[in-house]
Amino acid sequence: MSNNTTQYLKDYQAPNYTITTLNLEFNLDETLTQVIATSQVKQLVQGQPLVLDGENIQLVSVAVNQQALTANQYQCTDNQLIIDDLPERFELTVVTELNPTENTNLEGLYVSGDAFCTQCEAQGFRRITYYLDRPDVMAVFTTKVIADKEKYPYLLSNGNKVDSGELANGKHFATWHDPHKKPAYLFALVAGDFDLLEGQYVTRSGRTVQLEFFVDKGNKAKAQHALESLQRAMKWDEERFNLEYDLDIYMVVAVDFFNMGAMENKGLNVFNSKYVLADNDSATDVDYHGIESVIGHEYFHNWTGNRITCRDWFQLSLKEGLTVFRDQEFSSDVGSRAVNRIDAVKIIRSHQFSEDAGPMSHPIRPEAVMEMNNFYTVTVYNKGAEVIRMIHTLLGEERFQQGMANYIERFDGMAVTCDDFVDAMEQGGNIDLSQFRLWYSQAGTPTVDVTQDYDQDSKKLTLTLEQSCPVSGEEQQKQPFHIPVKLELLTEAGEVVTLDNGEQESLLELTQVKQKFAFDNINQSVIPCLLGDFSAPVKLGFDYSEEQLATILAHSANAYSRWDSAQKLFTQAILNNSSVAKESMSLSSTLIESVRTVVCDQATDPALIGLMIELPAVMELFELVDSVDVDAIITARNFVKQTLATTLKVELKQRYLEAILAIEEASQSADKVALRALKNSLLGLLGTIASDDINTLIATQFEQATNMTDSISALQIANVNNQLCLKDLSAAFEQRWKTNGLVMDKWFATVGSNPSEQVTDLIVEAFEHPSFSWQNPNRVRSLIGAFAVNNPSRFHSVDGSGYQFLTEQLIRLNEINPQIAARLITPLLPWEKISGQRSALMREQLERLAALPNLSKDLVEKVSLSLGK
Ligand code: 7MF
Ligand code: ZN
Repeated sequence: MSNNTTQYLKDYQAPNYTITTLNLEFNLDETLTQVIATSQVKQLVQGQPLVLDGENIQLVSVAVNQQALTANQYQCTDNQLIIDDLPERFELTVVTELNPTENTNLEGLYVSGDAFCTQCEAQGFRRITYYLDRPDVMAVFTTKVIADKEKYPYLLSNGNKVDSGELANGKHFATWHDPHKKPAYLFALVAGDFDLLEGQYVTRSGRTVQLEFFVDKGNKAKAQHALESLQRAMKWDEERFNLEYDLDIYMVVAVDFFNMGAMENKGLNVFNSKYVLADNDSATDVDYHGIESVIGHEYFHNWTGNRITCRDWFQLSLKEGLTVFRDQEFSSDVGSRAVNRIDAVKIIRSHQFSEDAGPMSHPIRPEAVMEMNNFYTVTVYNKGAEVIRMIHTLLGEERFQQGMANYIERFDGMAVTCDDFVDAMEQGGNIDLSQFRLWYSQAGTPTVDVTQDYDQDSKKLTLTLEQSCPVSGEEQQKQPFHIPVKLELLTEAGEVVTLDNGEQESLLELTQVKQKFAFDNINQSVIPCLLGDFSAPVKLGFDYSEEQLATILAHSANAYSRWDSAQKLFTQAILNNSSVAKESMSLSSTLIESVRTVVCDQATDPALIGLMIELPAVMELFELVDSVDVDAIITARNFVKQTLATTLKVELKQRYLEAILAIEEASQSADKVALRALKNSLLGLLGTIASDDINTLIATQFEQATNMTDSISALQIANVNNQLCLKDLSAAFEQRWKTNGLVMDKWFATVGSNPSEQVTDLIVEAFEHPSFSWQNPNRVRSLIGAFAVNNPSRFHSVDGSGYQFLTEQLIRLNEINPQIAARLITPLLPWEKISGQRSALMREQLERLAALPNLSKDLVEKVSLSLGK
């Protein structure tokens, strides 16, 4: 995928050459690193030149079978090295030079703090040497790393260390050999000085695996939770998926400068330090959970991604959708399944639905890509995981695991496609998935509209399901999807109806555009509780009355459905109020009484209650209307939140005080985590009230907090409601944590999401904070990302100043780190959906970006898709 041109899935061609072994030698230097790459190359197709990828590197020399080539024997362009007239098999030696310090986009080899590290997925290896940088070329790597011994005592790469020793001039070296062949994107190198936390894992077959966590000096104790998470993940994958680790050592390095969460490099994961380091004072319960899930995710890639990898980058969901599904299942098996499911659904309904409705809409297996980094999306990852989950729902656990076993057996050691995966599931799971495959090729969010008809005399219930999916661009009409719809029936009194299959739940398989499902022996009119567990990533259209939703909320056997009905009640209330004048807004007593019952419910998991009293995010609400009236939706949402809080103040406050008493200590045990989640949700509602007692309640929680969850929650709640205590709390927090970048990220996020008119001034002030750095993606995402995503009222300022402000920061980031710039531009892209003058103001800023002479291809792709050119 070369510069500013679009690549298509349909044009895929197998490589003309392959590389079987690669010997690398790195002479590390902060500003001038030399790389000697010696490959054994094999011709696969005759009469074709060898075309190697390369970017931002200096070519020093090329040799074939140790014979140096002269300048007329090869062609070196901006991003390719082309060599003609080559034998069938030969040794290729390429020497390159690069500058790791100037490499601020954090791809390839770069300097993070005082260490060297690499990031090669998707196409970073070409910033290290000229190579066949594509995942269907797999080689056995041996890597020699040479560096100053004092500054870089640890020299790491993939696989096992096979040699090390001293060299002249205070240097030393280490040589690593990875016995598993792999694509270049899984290569990693790290050199630096670290604290090392060690552990072990004894595999099911009795091998002892060495576990090593490399963290910044002084942070060893903070890696303990990550180590334990890794041990849990290794055990879980043996038990649930029958998959065992395949090397004698597993290393994890935590670095501060990293574009994403983490990276699954074979035997040497590199992690954003945010997903390794935690202690009670500095990390929230959500942080602890995030570490466990990201550690799991990267570990699970060892089989789904590394042993079996992708043929080409259009197949990214092959490894990512499947691995997200696996990490979600891990979290659900070791924690609360309902809470994890709800968290996953929130991401789909807010971020994925909006991506799929906007200019970046693409199927989970994209067909056209300009910059691959732009396709590490919620669609590929999270909708991809939903697609795997639907296969799981259709097959059941046992047949799903048979399909998985078949997949591993057939494709181990290979670079394969999403179709290969579905083939394996069809064969192993004994099912026809031909129509189901449309989920891989068709973009967009289907809507399933449902109507019901009950015939008292014949005791027959008929549900009619009809699917549709918006057509995007010049696309043909969409073909109907294969949609699994979980169904539960409740009587009007709230009893769960036992169905003809003897169960309380059944699975409807919608395969046609319109389809009827009949149920016999239904003795009374019932409430259909549809799409249980969010059994498909679709929008449901069923005209529920408030009473029906209240019944589901109170009585469904399914925790997800109870939560979802609360969400539907809130959503109806917000959307209804969004079309009336402020003075005429109102809340129904059905809604208020439902929430009152939830708040006082002592039987349900407190974490679920916490989730049930949280209103849908603004972004999720935007997705439910065709043309977004920003002010109307935000005003109505605030009205609903505030009215609930005011009406139920006594109950909310009482439950809040009860929760405090029940917690006592700051431990990470599941019941305390759940109580803290509930407590902070309660405070979140109460915080909308502007009164002395609430202001004091928030300030008191902050002052008496024994853990980060409680102190940052208090600060956030003070912040979004502009409570009187905000200034003091914010200053105290900053004073306590100003030198801890990871904790300051939480503070920067409060600055970015402050809803006051002066927010952009506050952000500009924060740019000067000693902890802020334009080079550090975590800092930038916290401060600017919070403004763009979590501050809708100011980002969408009616004068366009929010759009203009974001654009100015994007222009700056375009030069430093285009990948981060391209992630932050997201809220500016769907200008067509925003109503009123805002639409044109957004477009104006996109045009401004489009006119920049040096716009990175990351931004070029998104801006041009958005502008439709
Ligand atoms: C959990 O997928 C879920 C998703 C690519 C980088 C990590 O392992 C990864 C890498 C991006 C976006 C999200 C995630 C990752 C990346 C991620 C991490 C943990 N292969 Br980009
Ligand atoms: Zn991944």
